[in-house]
Amino acid sequence: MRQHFASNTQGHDYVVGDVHGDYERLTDLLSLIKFDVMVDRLFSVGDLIDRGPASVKCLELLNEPWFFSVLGNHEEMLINAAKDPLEHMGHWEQNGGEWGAELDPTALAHYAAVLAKLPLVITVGEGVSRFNVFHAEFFGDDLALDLPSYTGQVRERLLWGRGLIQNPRKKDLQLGLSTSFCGHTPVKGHQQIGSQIFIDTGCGYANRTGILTIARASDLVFFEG
Ligand SMILES: [Mn+2]
Repeated sequence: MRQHFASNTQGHDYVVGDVHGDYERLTDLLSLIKFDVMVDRLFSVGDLIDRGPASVKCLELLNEPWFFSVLGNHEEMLINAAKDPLEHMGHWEQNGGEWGAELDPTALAHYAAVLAKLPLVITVGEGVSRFNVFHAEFFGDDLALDLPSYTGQVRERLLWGRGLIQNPRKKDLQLGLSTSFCGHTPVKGHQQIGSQIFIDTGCGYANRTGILTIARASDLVFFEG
């Protein structure tokens, strides 16, 4: 459910918004910021796949020792489609999963098994330097986020919720929640509401008007490309 990391004392921690299959844009931006695979770490808010041209390459990032991701709703759609194609493949295809419908079932089952192990929440560091990563939204404080399991409703909100961005007054429900990076709802430029910083800037859409955002967690510097 949740994966915790100690602070990075050797290099920088970065968080990347929804990549949605645009592997090239990600690697270009990583070179631009001089990402150092030896000491830096990259955390993803999920939705690595769908829409863009290179979903499989994005999934393979999960093999890199410097790359970590939470589960996004698109990864959940892949898992569901692998489990029950008749019921779920159509929905996934409508949301950018056409590439997956063409995979052979063994490959799809393999990716589903890998993705099923992803946490819903990543927490990094302690105290004032702590930050959280999840896909969509969370209402509650750090203690609630650190619970060993979540109700179905909380899980649904972590993956699909848009309550905060639609009603910013709900930030009052986030007292005691550390800075939290999320994606899921495309925004024109990174946007903070309450404790959450939205960094899905529309990468992967076919018209390519969207861009990718990477945040440096320690000092909240944002890089776009
Ligand atoms: Mn997304």
